[in-house]
Amino acid sequence: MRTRAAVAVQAGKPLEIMEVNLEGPRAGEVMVEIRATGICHTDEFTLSGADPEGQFPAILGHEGAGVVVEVGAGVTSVKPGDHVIPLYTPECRACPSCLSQKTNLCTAIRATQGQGVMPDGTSRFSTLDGDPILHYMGCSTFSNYTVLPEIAVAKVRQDAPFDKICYIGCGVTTGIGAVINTAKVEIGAKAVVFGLGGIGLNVIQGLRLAGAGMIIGVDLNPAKKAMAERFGMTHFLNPSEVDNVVAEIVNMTKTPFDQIGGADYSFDCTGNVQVMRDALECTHRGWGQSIIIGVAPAGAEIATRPFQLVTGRVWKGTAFGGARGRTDVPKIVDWYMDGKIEIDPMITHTLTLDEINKGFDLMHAGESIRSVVLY
Ligand code: NAD
Ligand code: AHE
Ligand code: ZN
Repeated sequence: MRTRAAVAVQAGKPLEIMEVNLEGPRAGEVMVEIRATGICHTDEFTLSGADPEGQFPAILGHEGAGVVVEVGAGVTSVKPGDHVIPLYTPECRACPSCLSQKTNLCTAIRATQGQGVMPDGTSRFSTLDGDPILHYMGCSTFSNYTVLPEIAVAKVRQDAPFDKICYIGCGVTTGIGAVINTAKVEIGAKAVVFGLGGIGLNVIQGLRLAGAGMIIGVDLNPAKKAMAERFGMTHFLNPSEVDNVVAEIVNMTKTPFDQIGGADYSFDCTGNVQVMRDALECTHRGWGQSIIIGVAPAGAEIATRPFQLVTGRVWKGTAFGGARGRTDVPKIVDWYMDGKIEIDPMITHTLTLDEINKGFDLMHAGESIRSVVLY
């Protein structure tokens, strides 16, 4: 069949909207009509050329929601008509990683996913001339129709709006999951969130859910302050207005009883390796934990004095907020529908597929939190 898609033809170039060919699902695969997709900073990261795994031409997008329209042989967990959220972190429930119960990083199809192809090593997308176009993160939600492995879709309730729950496909789950699954933040904790964008705001709403007592937000863009306060930020810091952001946070977190100071937890939601260092070093001696969420460019490396770790600080990372997609994503959709978490105010712009490049422009200008494309 033919479908409309925004194709990343080359690094650093705007996406091109075009008709492409899409082959039907093979055994173990499903075809999904994508109804809505968010634009995450990771799409921008790959499009910019900074992603070591980035390959072109490809159909980007990994934050979608839609309806199953066709299933391949042997598919049993979903059927046409089911509402689903594509999973860039699948959940096969059979690989060593899934069975370990220690990680959400299912390894069943990670190798082919990184190469931009389906598990059998081929792509379902091609140009109208027949040249292959690569998949992206196993999702390619910047296409109106896409094909995914069965293990990479989470079946969700039918009454949830696609234009909001698409964000659960990455940003919402990543931010809230980093707090609950990865850091396991406790009531009353002092936390710092670096980067108050589409991920950082969800870390903040996760911290509020977890009952954190102090939530310090750090961003170079003062325009991010108001929205972060709305989601539970208690203090704001603009790094360009202070001499030393680490010293400032250590001071803010001191009490008469505890003159050492430092955050119990910090989260990097910027992808900047200097920020990652500050995020570690502003945590409390003896027990502070810093969680890296941001994705850094090819070649970037983190550094700190080993003494920071010797004295008890812990550096961790998280992908998709440690969530097991097929198990956890339907629950997060329920949380949204039950009013336990908010999504609507974070979706600042809705666009058509033809306008998708505007979504990247808004992100670059710091004017959006999430832009969502409606098909
Ligand atoms: P975004 O563009 O919406 O937000 C980034 C925010 O960081 C912006 O508000 C920006 O002003 C701020 N910022 C940039 N540099 C800063 C600095 N030096 N100090 C303080 N603030 C700074 O991006 P997003 O969609 O929220 O994504 C954030 C990061 O998380 C990206 O690197 C993205 O690739 C990554 N990400 C990781 C996962 C994962 O599973 N680990 C999932 C989704 C996104
Ligand atoms: N391809 C990059 C790494 C990108 C990355 O870390 N992706 C995150 C999800 S970001 C979603 O917005 C992730 O899930 N990582 C685990 C994995 O297996 O990819 C690179 O540096 O090569
Ligand atoms: Zn993402």
